[in-house]
Amino acid sequence: MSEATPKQIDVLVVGAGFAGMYMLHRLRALGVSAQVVEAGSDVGGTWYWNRYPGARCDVPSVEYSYSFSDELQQDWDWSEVMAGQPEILEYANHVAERFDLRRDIKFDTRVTSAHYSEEQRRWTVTTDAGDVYDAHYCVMATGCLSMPNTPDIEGASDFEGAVYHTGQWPHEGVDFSEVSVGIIGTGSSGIQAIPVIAEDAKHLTVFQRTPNYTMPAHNRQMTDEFRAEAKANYATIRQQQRDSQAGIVGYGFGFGGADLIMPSDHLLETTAEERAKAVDEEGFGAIRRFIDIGLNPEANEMACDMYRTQLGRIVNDDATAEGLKPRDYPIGCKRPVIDTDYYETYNRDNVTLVDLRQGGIERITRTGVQTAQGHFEFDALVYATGFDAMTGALLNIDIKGRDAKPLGDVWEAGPRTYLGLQVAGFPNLFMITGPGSPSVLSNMIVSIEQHVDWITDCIAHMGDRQLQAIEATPEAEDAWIHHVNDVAKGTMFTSPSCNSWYLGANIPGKPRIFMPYVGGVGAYRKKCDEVVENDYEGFELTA
Ligand code: FAD
Ligand code: N01
Repeated sequence: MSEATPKQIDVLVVGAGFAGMYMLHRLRALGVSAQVVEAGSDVGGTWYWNRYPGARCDVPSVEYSYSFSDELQQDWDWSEVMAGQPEILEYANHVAERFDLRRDIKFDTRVTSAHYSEEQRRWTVTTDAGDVYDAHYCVMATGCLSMPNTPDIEGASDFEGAVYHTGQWPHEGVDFSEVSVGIIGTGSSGIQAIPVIAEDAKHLTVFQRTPNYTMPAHNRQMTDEFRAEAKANYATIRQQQRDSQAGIVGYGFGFGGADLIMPSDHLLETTAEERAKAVDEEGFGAIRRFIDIGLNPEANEMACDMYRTQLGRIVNDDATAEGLKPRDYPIGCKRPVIDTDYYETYNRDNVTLVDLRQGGIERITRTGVQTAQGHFEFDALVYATGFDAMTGALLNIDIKGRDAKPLGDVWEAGPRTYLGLQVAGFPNLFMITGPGSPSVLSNMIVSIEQHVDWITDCIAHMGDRQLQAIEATPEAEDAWIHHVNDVAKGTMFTSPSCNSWYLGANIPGKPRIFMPYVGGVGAYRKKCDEVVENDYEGFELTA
């Protein structure tokens, strides 16, 4: 491939999911030149790639949507409380058309390297299409969950049937009606896909390594009345989201907020009879009221017991129910999962659970999966095995900062950032929802908008003062990492028995570090604003 003439640009943005799309919109309004490069063939990111059956968001769509344009939120009508993937992708397409975004996005192109020149104070960015960009700023809108993880299981290439990954689902869909299917993984993707594939497939065999705690979604069609009410109240809803812990106020769940339960009771103060009665009356919902579940391991284990009792009532076959029961780790250590008819699906005749705790996968064969419990045959294999989360997409790019130092070296023991926005030694490089920010612990659109706004204001500030480079100081980075670790300490997220992708525990060899910021989007936004008010405290700005 011949070296192309570098294209001069103010800002190069990598990724055209919700983060990259909004970043482009804001940069254009600022009057700087911007180019987005996207590996996929169109916009939408997560919602472009994850087209598996049953894919949908678990945040009310009234809240999981952009707030930056009132015209947009007034015009767009969500059909369900929590929209499915096709509708969210339609929304992304609508935004791209409405704001004429595509003309500055280069699709089907992957950024392969980004190298900083100290002399020029600029980034040289190259792509697999042979493009070279010479950019003042580089914004990584590469997504926290965009690098699919396919585990390295012996014999994987021997399998002769069709193979799918939930995070790279074929655009034309898959007809499983005459097909027996094996699925590996029971995280959010597996739990969403299993009930829908089971309805379609001849037979479905679920290979479950760790059972999850999952709550019924109670999703429903949106009513005209609620849509009108939400639109009339958007200003308040958005403000509350921004000030909240997780960017969710639950307004959309409750058709007016009535169903949102803020936990306040203490499970440790209840009697066994009271707990049994609560499960009788409220099912899984019984544990939502108790605040100490998130704080006290003993209360948490009581909640797990209540959870297992309710699970046992739904699943008819005792052995299958036992196999599905999560044990030995607390509720709340992993990303919450919500489902539609997940446990009910195991009452179907065409579904088999393989609880790998009773004997793990030994290898994949020509016709199925060999486990220590026996061989299971099927025609098609689905990996619902998640992502190399938060750092995967960033480290997949050859990023070199000052003195040609690779990001991979700097992050050898785990990601280090200041505010999840920048890394010391990598001037003029920003991350959207980077590790060390609330990101995946929040409604991500709220966090994306906050980061994009902050970065836009920062670039405007730099331009106004004719500054050339901005870089996090090592001291500010150290202090922030210390704070991030401090607030995570003692939470269920960092419980010793927790193996979550938040900790990198799903990828063999990945450093075990709790990556997101637990402090909440409201507090975090305040901190980011204070940094600006204090003249970009913790950053070094160079003329
Ligand atoms: P993404 O949407 O991941 O977009 C990043 C883009 O960057 C991708 O299109 C990718 O192709 C591109 N890219 C990456 N590397 C390169 C490269 N080197 N060169 C070129 N392009 C590159 N969050 C919630 O808050 N609520 C939910 O209900 C929710 N549901 C989810 C359901 C699923 C199935 C998944 C996987 C995630 C879900 N998330 C949810 C998280 C979701 O990722 C975010 O909400 C949001 O969509 C992220 O947007 P983004 O633009 O930051 O990243
Ligand atoms: O991935 P996961 P995901 N052998 O990592 C198993 C978002 N999301 O795609 O737990 C056998 O959670 C693994 O087992 P274990 C959301 O943020 C949201 O489901 O590691 N099994 C696990 O069961 C979510 O958290 C929605 O023991 C193996 C599964 O694969 C994130 O994306 C929907 C294995 C992976 O679960 C990722 O979810 C979908 C092996 N070698 C996604 N390797 C919403 O509803 C892995 N597994 C909003």
